[in-house]
Amino acid sequence: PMAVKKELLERYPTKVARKRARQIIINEVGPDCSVPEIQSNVRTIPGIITQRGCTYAGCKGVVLGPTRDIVNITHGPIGCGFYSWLTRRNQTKPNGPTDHNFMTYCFSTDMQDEQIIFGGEKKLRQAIQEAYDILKPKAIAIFSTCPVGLIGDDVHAVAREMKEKLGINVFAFSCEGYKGVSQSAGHHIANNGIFTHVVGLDDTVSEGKFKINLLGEYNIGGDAFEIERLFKDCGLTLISTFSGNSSYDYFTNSHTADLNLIMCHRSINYVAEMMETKFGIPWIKINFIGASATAKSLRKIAAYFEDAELAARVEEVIAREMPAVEEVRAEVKTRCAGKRAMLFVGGSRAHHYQELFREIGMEIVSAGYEFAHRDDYEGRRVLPNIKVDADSRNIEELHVEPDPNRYKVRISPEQIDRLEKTGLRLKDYDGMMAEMPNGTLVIDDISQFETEKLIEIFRPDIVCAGIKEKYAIQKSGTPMKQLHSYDTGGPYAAFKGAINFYREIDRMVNSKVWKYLKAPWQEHPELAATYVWE
Ligand code: CFM
Ligand code: HCA
Repeated sequence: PMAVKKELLERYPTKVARKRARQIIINEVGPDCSVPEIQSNVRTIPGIITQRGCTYAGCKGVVLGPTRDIVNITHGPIGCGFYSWLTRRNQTKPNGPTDHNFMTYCFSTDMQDEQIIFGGEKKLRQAIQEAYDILKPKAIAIFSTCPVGLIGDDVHAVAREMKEKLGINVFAFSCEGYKGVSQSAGHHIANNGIFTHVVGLDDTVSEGKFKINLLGEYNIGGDAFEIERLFKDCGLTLISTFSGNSSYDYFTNSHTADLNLIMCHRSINYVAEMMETKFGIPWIKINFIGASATAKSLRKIAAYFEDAELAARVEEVIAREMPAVEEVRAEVKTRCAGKRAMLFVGGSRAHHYQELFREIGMEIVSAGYEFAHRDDYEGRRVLPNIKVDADSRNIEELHVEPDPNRYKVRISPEQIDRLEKTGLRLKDYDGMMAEMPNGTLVIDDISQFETEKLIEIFRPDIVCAGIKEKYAIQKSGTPMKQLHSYDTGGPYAAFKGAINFYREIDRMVNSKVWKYLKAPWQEHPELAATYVWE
């Protein structure tokens, strides 16, 4: 691995190489599960082709985008709204034919030169009024793109004014694309906004003995539908998901749940922490990607509620689902064992999908996140040591206090002790590196150049990344799976999802069609042209 790292850095100027060296780490897990430090959540070096997106994408596209009945208006030029419109394949299913579903619409103020010069507040006000007149939604959210911050439109003042005027909830996000170093800042801004303006508005207590929220699951390719089915079969009552297959009403009521389950730690840990402080809801990290991870997570939930009937039902569901998984897994493993994958995705999937690959005997030669923080790599134990730089300080940290009337203790200190003895730690996450073999390369914010170099060196059987990387990887003859949108596939979550994934990966790594394709200039060399200087 040392030689590979050297080769990746060799081509960079000294200063760049020095910085990248801190983000390209050879994994080494100590006996106490300690791992090396990795630099992350810092600015990408200008000139480097990054996988990252912007703060607006993290706020509007990722966290709020999957909710079906809030009219999400992008205040800005049309491209930002258009590109964040369903490209993520977040699905939704309204409860009835009269329920709102605005997911098929794309709302934007379509900012023009005139607004850039004279201000865009008037056009924003008009857009909100127009959306209200046509659709009569329960809530309207406004998302700021880069020019909004640059010209100084006060989106929050407009939101307050229109909330008053229309009598529905209107709230705004200062999630300008440049606000942070990546999508990650947008997650934080979205978490703050939804917690401030939506969570806790409806105190209705619903039926159900075991009330949970699912945080950081966005129903890409129908994942949430699979998980919801399991919850139902186990007898768990899902109050709200943030935000896959969700509705505004679920958010307003989510503080009545008794446990928060965190799927994607990176994008939503802030809401979990704030809900714990204000309402007393504990959280646990779970993972529904992979069959054994799903079983483990269901057992964790049952353990938390300390209820024999629930535990029995969970075991029944696992016993019912597992045989089908095992059958496909065993068959696929005969063809996939020993094959090698690389994963460079977002802020949680590069970790979650490793187990799914290992279930069919595949090896991860290298992995990394686009925009995760050190705790997602090294575990939450490093939280106190993370330096808060100017870019993170730029994102507001809300000051939250226990709600004088609605804070409720869910779990006694004795019970916490009991759970810890069985290995169930509340509000904890060990991160990705602790589960990766020693000697594997962990790379933060990988560049296009490094990706191509790694493919050349490792010749992996499959690479998982996003749309910008897809075609360059396929041109190298390597199968490529998008772990963001799942290409056209999914669901991959829970038991049925695992079966889908095994089959898909089997198909891809054992039929390397890309290797047999030739580019036009390779097939017809006479087409190749050389530019001749005059
Ligand atoms: Fe969380 Fe996500 Fe991800 Fe993410 Fe994303 Fe996504 Fe992702 Mo794309 S919230 S961090 S900002 S799991 S959109 S559903 S696939 S990069 S790994
Ligand atoms: C985003 C969304 C994205 C992009 C995926 C990709 C997604 O970060 O803005 O690059 O292919 O999952 O849709 O992560």
